[in-house]
Amino acid sequence: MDKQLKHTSKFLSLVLRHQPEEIGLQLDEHGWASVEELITKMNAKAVVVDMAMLETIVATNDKKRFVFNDDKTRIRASQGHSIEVELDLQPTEPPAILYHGTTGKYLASILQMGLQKQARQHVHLSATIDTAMAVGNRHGKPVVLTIDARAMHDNGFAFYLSENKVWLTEAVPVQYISQ
Ligand code: HQG
Repeated sequence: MDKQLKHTSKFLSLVLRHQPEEIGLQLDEHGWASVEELITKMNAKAVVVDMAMLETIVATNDKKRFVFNDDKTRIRASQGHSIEVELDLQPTEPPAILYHGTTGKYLASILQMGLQKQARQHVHLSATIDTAMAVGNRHGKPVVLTIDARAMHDNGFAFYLSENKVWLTEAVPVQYISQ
């Protein structure tokens, strides 16, 4: 992805997940923004974007972070929000094992309190060790924790799979976490 697209994509993450008010954008309760309004309001803040760029970002973004509705009049982030949105995800049976990528400095606290969603709407879990390593790497030297998702599921914890294949859950108590 070229530099311009990357910059625009990062800005999209900001306004569609965390701070729509940054450009005076209104998201509906499901996290959708009007494409027309988004383009106008991003351009007003000197962030270069048009429909063709949005289409490229939606199609080529490395993690498929954003989706259009059917007629491409609306756009939203598939996961990762800190603002409260209802993504309408159905509870889904997880694989037996999931992984969480983090870093050493959080470990003591995690092993004491379990995994908590912090600023986001969910705890994010990965299906593969590689993905968890990449997630942990964002915070420092990566540490990958193994989550007994089957036991959690059997004990009534709900799991959701975002449109871009990130596993989400409310919290992971300590007894389901191993190093
Ligand atoms: C840690 C990226 C102390 C947790 C990724 C993590 C992901 C605790 C940090 C998505 C804790 C939160 C989310 C506790 C959890 N004590 N630390 N009890 N419980 N933590 O960024 O999972 O590129 O909010 O381990 O790919 O790192 O944005 O969550 O280190 O899917 O699309 O608190 O963000 O996607 O950090 O990443 P984050 P995350 P995007």
